[in-house]
Amino acid sequence: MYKDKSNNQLESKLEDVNTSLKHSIKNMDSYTHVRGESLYVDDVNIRQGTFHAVVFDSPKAHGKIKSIDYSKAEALEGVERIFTYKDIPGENEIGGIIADEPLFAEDDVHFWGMPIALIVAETEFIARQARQLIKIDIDELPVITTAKQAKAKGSFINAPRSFSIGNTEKAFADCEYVFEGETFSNGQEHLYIEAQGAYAEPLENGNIKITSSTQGPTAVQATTARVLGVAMHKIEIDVTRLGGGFGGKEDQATPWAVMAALATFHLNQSVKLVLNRHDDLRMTGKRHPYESSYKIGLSKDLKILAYQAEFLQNSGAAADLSPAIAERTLFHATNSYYVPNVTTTVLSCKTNLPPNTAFRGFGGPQGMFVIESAIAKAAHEIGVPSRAIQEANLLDENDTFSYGQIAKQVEAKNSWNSAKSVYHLETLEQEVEAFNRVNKIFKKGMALMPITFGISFTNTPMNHARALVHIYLDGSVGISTAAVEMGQGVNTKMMQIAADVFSIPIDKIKIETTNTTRVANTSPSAASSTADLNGKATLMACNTLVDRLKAVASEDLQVSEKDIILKNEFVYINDLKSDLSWTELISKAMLKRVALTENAHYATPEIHFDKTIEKGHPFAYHVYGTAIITATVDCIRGTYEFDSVKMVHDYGKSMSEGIDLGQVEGALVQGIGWMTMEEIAYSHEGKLLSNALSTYKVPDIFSVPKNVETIPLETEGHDQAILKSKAVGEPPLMYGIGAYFALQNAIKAFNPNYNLKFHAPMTPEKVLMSLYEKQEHN
Ligand code: LUZ
Ligand code: MOS
Repeated sequence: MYKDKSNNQLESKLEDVNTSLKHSIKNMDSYTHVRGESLYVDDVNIRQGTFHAVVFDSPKAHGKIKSIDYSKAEALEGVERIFTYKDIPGENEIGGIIADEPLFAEDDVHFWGMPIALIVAETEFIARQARQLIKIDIDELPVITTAKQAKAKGSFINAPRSFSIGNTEKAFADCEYVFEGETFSNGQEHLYIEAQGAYAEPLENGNIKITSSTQGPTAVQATTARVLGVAMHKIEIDVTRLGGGFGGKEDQATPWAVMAALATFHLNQSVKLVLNRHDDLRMTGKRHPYESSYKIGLSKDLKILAYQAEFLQNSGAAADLSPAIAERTLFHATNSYYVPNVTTTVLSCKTNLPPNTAFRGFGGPQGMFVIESAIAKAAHEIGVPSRAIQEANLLDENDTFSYGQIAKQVEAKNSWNSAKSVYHLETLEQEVEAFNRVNKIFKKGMALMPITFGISFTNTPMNHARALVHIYLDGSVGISTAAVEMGQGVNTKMMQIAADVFSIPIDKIKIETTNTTRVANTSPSAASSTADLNGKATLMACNTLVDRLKAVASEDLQVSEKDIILKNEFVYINDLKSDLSWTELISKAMLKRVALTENAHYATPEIHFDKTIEKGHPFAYHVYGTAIITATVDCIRGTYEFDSVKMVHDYGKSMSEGIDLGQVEGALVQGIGWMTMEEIAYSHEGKLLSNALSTYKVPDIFSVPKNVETIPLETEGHDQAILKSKAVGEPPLMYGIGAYFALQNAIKAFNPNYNLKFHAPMTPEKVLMSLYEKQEHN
């Protein structure tokens, strides 16, 4: 199914890498994955007597709780206890950015699925039975499900944010063309394979250990301490790995862990809470739907002179990470284009949906969809292909983003031009045109999608990490960092770094679980920055240890430290191999009482941002790339296939091509899913209708484009990227935006009366309606 051009390049690249470890390494987790041995929360060995918990949640989206009758549920045999907000010894508050979210509802409910109580029983089955016996009476209040409704009612999470550069009003007056329009992009369900869950166990002296499926162990620890009213040191969080996160476990893994801990706190017994799929879909937030409006102004030669946009973010019933996500929408509102006059505003609209949350791209994709829509609209009206406008406005070296950062090491044009030439864009276009000339029932459409994505947490203080590296006395190595392995291969990258610096084989290195007692006060594994931040810390710790070991070797071999190299498990004096092996060197260091443990702290240099003026240098660097997407639409059925996605992606100097390619392909398909098939639906009453995989279509292997090609853009990388290997987690998701426009172009080829709409996802139903719509006059 996949044709992978990068393999050839990979092989030739391998030759000039001095260590065979780099590039060729497989994801180390794949071995236990394929054997079914990888451990998740549900696999934890539970203590005898462990209780199982199920969450009782609101059956209405908005209202006052008149009464709840737990008596029948409590009386059920095997039910231990039911916990509500009244059982919280500390604060009933889990909001991270804004304190607006209770763990359990008190007097009112704000969304369908809002947790009200925790039922703890001998088995999960009993707890579920008990849940059905709870009677609740709610006085219903008006429900808001869309951002526009919220705006009309003045229902907001916080104050709006605006970025601005140049003078937009004045620039519009000078434009040859000005177009306005509206767009919508829907939410997206994370659909991590492992649902949310946690296992809490009591230790001595009221201490509690929680095994959590979280991207943010420190958030879980801090929030548990806050809710229980205890100090953070009493709470230990341990994470082996996640079965996927995609942002859905950056903030929203927390409540389940806190609930389990609350029950453990009261019962002094282990408690396991793992959501089933239905509960998870109903109770957790998703990618934010956005309703946006834009105004774009162009010169005669297609330069975008002015761009204005208002983004209405459907934040849901509480802030969660919405303010940070809103901010990233503004950062990425102009995607890969240089626009001299920009005014963008985002409003976080408070609705009665589950609090929407982080999702791969974190508001960036939503912002990028709007400018791509504006360009498609302008191109259609002017009568040029979108790519003419895209190409005329690509970022250049030293261009200024609307937030004041000067673009450096820009690869926007490089990736665009490379994609055009290596994939023979003109031939591809001719093929599409030729196909459309002779086919009536099937039509093809093509789109180019350039991406530019900023790497760093936009909140500067979050950009730090630590690594704790032990060399054991037999020469084996154990590494703890804040990195959470969630399938992205970060543990493998950490191993590569240590193996590279120590020059020892991978099997001498173990990546420990992510644990708050070993690495404290961490940022979540998020923002595509996990390998950069934790990798840099690991690199620093390993380098310090090597310096120490060189001193030992120097004394032992009576040569200068600067002539000593650690290579292939031996000490080399310049190019000459000595008799001193890695293991002997470690023994000697032990005898000399040299510390074989190191803890390093890395904080991204140079970045800063001043919110009072909305200007600064928030990103360590940017990742670039271009995709060419081709689709074929069945114009009788409205169904479609993606023939090919051809990408040129800026990996910098990839330290692990297999893992990085996996990220690109996975992100692409997730992006295509968001743009073309995944349709979240709530009723007007705020009930999730797409509440199962029978009503919510995610891409499967059959919806993967028939041909996916990725060519690494040969770039210098960046010093702030780990080993110059650029962050890869989120950026390629945005190639999927091109899928929307490829379909739109196919529809245009079939129906000249089609009135361009920007309402994602472009599902087969919408395609069908568009194929046969008559001209609307508006
Ligand atoms: N999480 C976060 C993120 O807290 N801040 C960010 O800037 C971010 N960006 C992408 C994904 N998650
Ligand atoms: Mo994220 S959207 O948890 O990087």
